[in-house]
Amino acid sequence: ALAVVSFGPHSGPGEDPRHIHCGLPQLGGEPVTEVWRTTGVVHSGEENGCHWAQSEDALFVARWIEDGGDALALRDEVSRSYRQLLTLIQQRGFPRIVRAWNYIADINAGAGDMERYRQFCAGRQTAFSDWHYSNETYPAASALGHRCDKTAVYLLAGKHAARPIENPRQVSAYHYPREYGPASPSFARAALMDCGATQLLHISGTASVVGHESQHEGDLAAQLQTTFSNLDALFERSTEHTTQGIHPAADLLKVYVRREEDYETVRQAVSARFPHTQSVFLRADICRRELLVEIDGVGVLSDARPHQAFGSTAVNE
Ligand code: 3EB
Repeated sequence: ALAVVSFGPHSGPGEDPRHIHCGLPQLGGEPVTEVWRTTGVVHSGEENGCHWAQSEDALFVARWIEDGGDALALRDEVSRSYRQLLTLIQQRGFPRIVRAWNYIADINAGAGDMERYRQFCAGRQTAFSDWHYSNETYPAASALGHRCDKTAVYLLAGKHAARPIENPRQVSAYHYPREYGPASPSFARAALMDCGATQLLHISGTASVVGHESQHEGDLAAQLQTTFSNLDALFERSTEHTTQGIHPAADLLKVYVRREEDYETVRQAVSARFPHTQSVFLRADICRRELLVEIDGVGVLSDARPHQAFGSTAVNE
């Protein structure tokens, strides 16, 4: 294993540098962990607060951030932490971020531009621009909130950049207008990664956003349907970038639910829409207050799943 992500109301490193406590509690179902497997020898260690593990194919690295509840301190610490993460992946020979998960303490606290999510975006953007990331090269990402002290950032890095994919139904997040904050969010809607015979589609957090506007405030069922339509459009767009013309299949989904009491409704809708896909349901705050549900995950673009060398699965604890 390159990384093992545990769910629960605790955020911080484990004993092993590959073990990540991400701060998001699981809702219902058998308790699982998210395991990223690889082939070959794995090396791991800890440097400058970065907990890393690498194989021939990929590198995972995690870091935790404490800011004492101050949004500007969060911005500055996020910027510093991302710079350190970017330095580490460069030094270890996997210079390109393919996919990033950001699980932020009290993501919705603070008003207007001082909302913690918006300051997180500002800090992330300065680090990315220092390292010459641009609209054409941003990784796939998710940004969710929890109630723990430490913000968790973990990421998957590759020797080569993945191919960013945008959603034709949505304005690219990096083009969101000023009303959503001082710095637009630096991520691609999805990133397509070559893994030998297969390609992995890393799907960023997808919610009920069309154009740049949130849809169906207060209506969970309608938000779910809009989220599914966004996922369909993203899958459809991603097939344009595959040589085989093979349609991608969702392989593992993480479903983030703002209100615990919505779990059963969300579970039923997701299992009706994706009956053959492993899904993990997590209690999380979503970066826009009006959004009740968000889905991210991994898709596989081939029928070669059994031979896949690298990927993630949900494993019973
Ligand atoms: C949206 O569509 C929802 O800031 O990294 C989704 C995925 C969202 C990633 C991020 C934010 C991020 O705008 C929000």
